[in-house]
Amino acid sequence: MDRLNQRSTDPAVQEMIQKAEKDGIETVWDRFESQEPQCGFGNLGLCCRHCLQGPCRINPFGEEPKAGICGATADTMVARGLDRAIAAGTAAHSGHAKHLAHTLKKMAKGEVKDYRIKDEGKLLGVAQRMGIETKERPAQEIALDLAEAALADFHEKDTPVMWAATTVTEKRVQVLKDLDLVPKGIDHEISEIMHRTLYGVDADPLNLLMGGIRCAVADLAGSYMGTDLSDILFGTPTPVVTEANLGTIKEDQVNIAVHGHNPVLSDILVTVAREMADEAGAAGAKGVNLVGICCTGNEIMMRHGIPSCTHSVSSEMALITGAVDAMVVDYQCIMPSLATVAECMGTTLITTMDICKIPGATHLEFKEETAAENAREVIRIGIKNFQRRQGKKTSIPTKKETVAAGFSTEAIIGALAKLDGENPLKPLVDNIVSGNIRGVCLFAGCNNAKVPQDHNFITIAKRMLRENVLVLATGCGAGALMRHGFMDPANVDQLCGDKIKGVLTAIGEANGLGGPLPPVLHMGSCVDNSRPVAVAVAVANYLGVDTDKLPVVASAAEAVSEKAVSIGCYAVAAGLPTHVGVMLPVLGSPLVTKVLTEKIGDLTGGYFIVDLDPESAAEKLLAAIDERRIGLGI
Ligand code: CUV
Repeated sequence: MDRLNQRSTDPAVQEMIQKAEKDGIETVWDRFESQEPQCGFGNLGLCCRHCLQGPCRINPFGEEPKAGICGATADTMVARGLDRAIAAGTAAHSGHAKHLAHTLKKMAKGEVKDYRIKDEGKLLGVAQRMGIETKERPAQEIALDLAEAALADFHEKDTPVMWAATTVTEKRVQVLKDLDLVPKGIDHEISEIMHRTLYGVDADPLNLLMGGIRCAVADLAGSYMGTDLSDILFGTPTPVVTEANLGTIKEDQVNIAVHGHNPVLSDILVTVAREMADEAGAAGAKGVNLVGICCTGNEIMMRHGIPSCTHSVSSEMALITGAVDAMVVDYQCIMPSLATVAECMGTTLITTMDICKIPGATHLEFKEETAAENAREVIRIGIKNFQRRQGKKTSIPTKKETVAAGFSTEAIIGALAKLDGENPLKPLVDNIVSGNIRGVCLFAGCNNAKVPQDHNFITIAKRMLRENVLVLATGCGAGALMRHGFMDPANVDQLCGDKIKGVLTAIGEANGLGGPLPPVLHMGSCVDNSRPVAVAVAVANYLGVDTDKLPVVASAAEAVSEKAVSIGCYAVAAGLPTHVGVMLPVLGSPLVTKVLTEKIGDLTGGYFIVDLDPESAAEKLLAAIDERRIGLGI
């Protein structure tokens, strides 16, 4: 593989890598190269910095040193390290959810004017699930109770974390109870991980791992809450057709790239950008062109059809086009290098959140109380830069793909209802039983500089589709697949096996689409991994089995963030065989590795498959699907 193909398989990204090289702009891949060879101890999880006597390293070949200064063994060290990654991931997803809960609360109390209840049906549904009285009560009052219930889920209280206890099957609640894996409070679990991984606390690797998995269940709760509250405030996604890749950036418009996670910011930008078309016109632009990056891009794509320009590891490449007038970010997955690249390219990088400031960026604090005003300020910065950009050469790749997105759980059930109004899950389950759908595979997580961008995702997804597996995607996994045409219904013929093609076509036609659904269904952002969980739980309940019996697998084929680690762990807690396509820093402990890839299966039914080769990973995922089919007797 030549150097360019080793960096990214996306032609638009490749074009920008070459441009960056020509212009002498350093990118993520250059920095990756200068890190090599990466630290072998760190790679295996055998480096500990949890106390000031350290750092300690353990010899992976069984020679001295066999323990850290405190006596921590490789097993202890690796388990502690993994736990902290899970806690960080949980803190991020649930921090995002907590932010939404505060927004919902302010909205319910009439303290903010730019937010409202967009999906009252969802509000009622979620409130009922939480045991909140909904009959003959004004929506605002229910919303206030729901916001309080959400905030209460963060601390220890008499009831368990409700967003965990009410979102999985009853059988799963029992499994989790028996294993003491039901979280008591989301923040409580995060804080307990920090406590138990402190110098001289928990040294039992198994005990540490179980604590980590409980925290990961809290991550599921935080994520699920994030999805629920976003849908209430901004609408539950319905199918929408749009585009993806760098070709969505437009020379003659004010290009504003939105990067990060929370629709609290990005959704308001969508509304305001539309309102400000005239102002942009007065400045000589054909309009304001909002484009998404990473998960907040997924959020506004799912709800408003806003195109996604790129994802994860290639975020710098959006700036290399020279045509992005402002990049506005909130938090998570925002490489600090963006500030440097932005400066080179004349883009203003705007940070908006108190907890995420970047040297070299312009900070413009975003408050829910002044949301629309803040959004206008952002867009005005973009308009000014657009004027400055005139007469300068830009290099926007032409490549873009059609994307049919917006497949929330509700949208999928709604589409199935066109086949069977009484029993929408029946056609899905019947097709699984008949083998038209061999199984279900969810792609999630990021793009990693260690993997040629998108290579693992597309290799595994191609195989899955040929083998008649129904493919779902979220996060930058969805990003990867959309940029390569996997969400364009026109590519069903080319990508799908005959059986799955028949299913996608039947659903598409019953819904008046005049053709099939896209090969891969886009279910949203990373917090929206709650959506495939909801579908799996519904199917399990329909069949009267638990989620660990379903032919459903997951793959974070190019994971980066600690959030991907916590998601992977809750997928395992829910009973799913879960593939990770990059090295997890656990191999330094054969015990921890064995527990995560085998033993945990005896407890939760789920387990990790760590395989860096996408071809053999696909093989293993298919085998896991078939094993479950046999288990179900189908
Ligand atoms: Ni939240 S966590 S790089 S944006 S998927 Fe994308 Fe998704 Fe990983 Fe981040």
